[in-house]
Amino acid sequence: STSRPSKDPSSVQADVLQNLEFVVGAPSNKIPNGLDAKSVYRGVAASVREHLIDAFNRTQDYWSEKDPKFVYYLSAEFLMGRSLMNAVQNLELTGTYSEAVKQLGYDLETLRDAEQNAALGNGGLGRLAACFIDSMATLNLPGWGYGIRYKYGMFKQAIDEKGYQQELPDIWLSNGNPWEIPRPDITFKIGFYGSVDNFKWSPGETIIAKAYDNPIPGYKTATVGNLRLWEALPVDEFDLTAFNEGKYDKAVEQRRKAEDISAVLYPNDATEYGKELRLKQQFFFVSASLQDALARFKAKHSDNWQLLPEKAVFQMNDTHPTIAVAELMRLLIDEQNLDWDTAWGIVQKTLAFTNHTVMPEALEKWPVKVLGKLLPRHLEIIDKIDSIWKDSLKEKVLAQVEEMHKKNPPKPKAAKEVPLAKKAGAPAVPEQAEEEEEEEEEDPVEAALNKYGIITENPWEKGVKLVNMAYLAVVGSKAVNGVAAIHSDIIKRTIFKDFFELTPNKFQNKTNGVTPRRWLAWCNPGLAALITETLGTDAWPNDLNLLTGLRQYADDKDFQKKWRAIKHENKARLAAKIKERTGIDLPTEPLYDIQIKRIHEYKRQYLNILSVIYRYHEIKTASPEERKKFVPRVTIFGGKAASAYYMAKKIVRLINRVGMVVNKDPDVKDLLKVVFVPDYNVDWAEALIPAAELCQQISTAGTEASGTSNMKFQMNGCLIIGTMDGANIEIAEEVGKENLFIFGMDESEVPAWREGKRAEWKDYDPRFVKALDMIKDGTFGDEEYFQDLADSVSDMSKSNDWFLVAPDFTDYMRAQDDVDKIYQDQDEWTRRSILYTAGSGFFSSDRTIKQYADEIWDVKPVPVPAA
Ligand code: 26V
Repeated sequence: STSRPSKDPSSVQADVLQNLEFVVGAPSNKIPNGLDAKSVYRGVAASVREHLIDAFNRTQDYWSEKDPKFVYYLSAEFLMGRSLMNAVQNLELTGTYSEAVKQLGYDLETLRDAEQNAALGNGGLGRLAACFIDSMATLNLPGWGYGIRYKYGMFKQAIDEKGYQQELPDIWLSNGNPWEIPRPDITFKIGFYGSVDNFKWSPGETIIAKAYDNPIPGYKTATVGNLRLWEALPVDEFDLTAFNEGKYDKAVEQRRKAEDISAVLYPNDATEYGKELRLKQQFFFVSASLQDALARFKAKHSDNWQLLPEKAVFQMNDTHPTIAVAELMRLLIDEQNLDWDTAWGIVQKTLAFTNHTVMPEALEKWPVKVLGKLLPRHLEIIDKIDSIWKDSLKEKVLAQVEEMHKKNPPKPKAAKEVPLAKKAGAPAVPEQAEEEEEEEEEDPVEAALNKYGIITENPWEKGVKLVNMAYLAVVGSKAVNGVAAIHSDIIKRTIFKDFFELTPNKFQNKTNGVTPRRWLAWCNPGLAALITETLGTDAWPNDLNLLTGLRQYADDKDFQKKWRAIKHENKARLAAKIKERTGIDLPTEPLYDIQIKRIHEYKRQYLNILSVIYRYHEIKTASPEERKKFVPRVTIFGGKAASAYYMAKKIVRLINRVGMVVNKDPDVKDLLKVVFVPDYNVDWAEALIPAAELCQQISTAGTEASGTSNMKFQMNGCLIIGTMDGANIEIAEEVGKENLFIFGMDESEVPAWREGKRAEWKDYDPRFVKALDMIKDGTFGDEEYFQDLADSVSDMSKSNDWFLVAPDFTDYMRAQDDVDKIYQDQDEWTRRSILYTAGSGFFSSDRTIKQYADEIWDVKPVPVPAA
């Protein structure tokens, strides 16, 4: 083959120069010293890319030759962040590139910051997908990610002078993208609309999906995996007839319409599933991915489709790709001529589904009208799946109904029950029909069957039918999993109860994990070095349970000192970044307390800021003598609010307003600082997490499916104040519950409170009342604007505090007091910090992916021989 990129430092330097000249096209009199960081970054990245592509080609050729079973991870989101340092470090070329870049008069750190963040995801779900493909490559598992190459990623967040969030477009491709390989030869046709005649679909519109491959380097392995992202393009670039008629805009209309499909990531991680364009995006990438994978299969095994489940498994990341159930059926039946039963048998062995939320508004249900117009053949298929499914249950349901009647004979028509009043603030409950129409008695078997229906009537809108995508996925999959123990348990009891009772073995748990390379080894080099030195091995990033070896040093005073010094360095590094980005000066001695995540009522940033407000009040009203007793704190928030999420945007503004008042108050000085970091993203996370001493994981119990930042903080020795929710529970098991600051109601207590077991306003915690009063009296300005935010947790005629901010406040304050107390005992604090890191092995995404591979995918590692 051709010559391979050399890893020798002087060759790397020559290679960078060559790339600066021929790839970047820099004028030779400016190479290397007259260039800006962005240009040099491109030259260096182009050079690193050669190493990636070399190992990538080897891997993909080897896998193709061996033909093992492949996993395809279908996800509408991959939140990759930056790639340069990750690639260099995963390829073990850090020393070589640092040296080469230094010789050229630059440093790698500066170049690192010249890279744009690839933010093709909203939050946890998208970042999880990124961690998963990192682990797949590291574990040598044959597999690809499949997704969308959005032209615009997650919007950029700016905070205006009033503290209000502004959304700006994320033009992430403006400096090129050296990490992708365009594949103009890999394209598939994607149809939309049209009609179905005798089971034959004639799409009314066709576009093209074009592949871009993104090599994903594993760590300490020759394996480089692949993330294949699809771009939408028109079949015909240009309408020549229109052009010749002088209708220039019409001539490019097709292009624009097609390109819209991969133009922008939907920036809302809960709603918006009514939108046709969103369904278009989903079908677009699912169809392209399935066609691609089936073509690869067919090239090897021609029409031996029975073999498909032994060669491929598709993991559906949430409901977003679940149209795959219908599309795989269509491809097998309409394109490959299989009969229904054979196709269905294959589908049910080839697909698997992960649920990531129980929030009702995020469970996608497509109006039959929207789905049927865009994908008429798929609606027909879904309809048939639905009726076969319900038929298969008839006997069982009949028996159940008879059983029930035996125990509880149906009464002769009794008086109508009085409907329960709609609870204020609760996620909408179907309106009771206005006029009491002569309701026809529903057949009890029909009624019992309906709860299993994939296609059901919208309970909020009579006569409107919806396709429940989660149900479709459950029926069409071989396995269904939640993302933390409690969450997997909840879905069996709630949203999938009826399905769980029928097929209990389908339901599994796969507790999330995060890659310890990016989230410990690379983002916290100081701590990584100390860990390696202490354990006497650098094998831990691939075998994270080795971290338990740190436990024996938890009480070692010398070790604690070193541990603290690193945290302090990281705090100083973060303070410098915050100064540069916001102008705010931060002291580095106080406790660094951080909450970073999407802004959501259920995540309760509001609870956090209310306690900050009360702390401010306490400091203000204390005497100078009393002030000395306060434990100084820096409270940092970061996160984006969906642009149409009214309450979330108010919370952003409130946090910013509190910061503006507190930070300049001469009475407060260094006792309290409140910072909102604008445009929170993966890059910010890499700076914030290693510096954090306390992180807030304070969701209402039962609402946060898992959380993954909790694991990242834990790995970096950051203590948790949190509820018994999501993966916090498992973290508490690994670290010892007594080492976390746990507070609040647990999941089993929440329903009773919501159903009315609550305090009178006069019994509210006076500190809570005080904090609300300060918002309402204009201490932070904008009191009218904040009124309904205050009402949302106090005025029961307007809202019922669905997320339990008021009832959890008192215990939250108690936990905050514990935090202050323990922080004053630095040895105890550090001891706990060490125990957190030592107990984080379980939360490596390598562990998670191994479980998926063994328990769902049945995919085995195929290590690529070293070159
Ligand atoms: C839903 C929707 C609905 C349509 C509009 C666009 C959109 C985008 C994302 C979502 C998914 C919401 C679910 C989600 O993000 N779940 C989070 O998944 C994490 C990884 O498993 C988990 O750690 C978080 O607890 C969970 O909230």
